[in-house]
Amino acid sequence: MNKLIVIEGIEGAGKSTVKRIIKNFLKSFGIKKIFCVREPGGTPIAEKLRKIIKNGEKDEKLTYISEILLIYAARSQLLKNVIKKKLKIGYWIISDRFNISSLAYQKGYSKTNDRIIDLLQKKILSNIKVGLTIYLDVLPKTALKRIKMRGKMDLIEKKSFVFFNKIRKKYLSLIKNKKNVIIINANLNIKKVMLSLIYQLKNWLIKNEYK
Ligand code: Z5A
Repeated sequence: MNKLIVIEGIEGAGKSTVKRIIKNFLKSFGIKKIFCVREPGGTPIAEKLRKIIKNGEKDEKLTYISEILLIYAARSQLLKNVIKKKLKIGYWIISDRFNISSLAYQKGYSKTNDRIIDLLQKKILSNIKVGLTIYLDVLPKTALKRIKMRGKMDLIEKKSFVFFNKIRKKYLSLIKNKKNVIIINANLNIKKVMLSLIYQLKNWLIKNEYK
């Protein structure tokens, strides 16, 4: 059974919150070896890259191509130095974002960049399969409200409602008719999100004959 669980969704969808819920649920299911990561990040180098990706530099704009390269560099560090090693020794990995984020955020803006993404994916993601993707579907206006309430916004979060809407639509088309995807209505309150998630996650584990 493929033990890599990925949580996806636009900013403010509740991914970090849900990561904790999944971890606790897996524990209650008798699973002891669980490791949580986030993307970009999860290793010392990848965390340094995360800072640049999220906040850039005061007087220098990160180019699109640099953004792509840094995201995949961080992913490469995390996969090789953490995820693959942990999976090998029987861990479940819960990842706050993964490659599908790049397809939603970075793909579709230029043919050349898309080709580069295809190449990087092929090289960096070989031999790795996501077991389950949990997509938290939230309306941009709800997500923006949550982000604003949280306080200081980073570069990507400062982008407009239109941007959030576009990314949400890309996510929905990426997951449409895909196997091993759970879609959660993340507009609901945390308790309802939790109940819906646990119900579907339990069914997925049973269906995949987890013992
Ligand atoms: N990025 C990219 O462009 N390409 C890539 O390939 C990858 C990433 C991997 C990562 O930043 C950024 O990198 C991201 C895309 C880009 N864009 N940005 N910005 P991040 O990790 O800081 O941001 P994020 O991944 O979008 O997470 P987030 O903004 O922290 O949101 P979240 O984790 O989905 O939500 P949360 O922290 O769990 O919840 C947000 C708030 O809402 C919080 O106060 C909660 O208590 C509250 N909340 C959560 N759920 C609920 C419900 N159901 N009801 C009410 N309130 C709720």
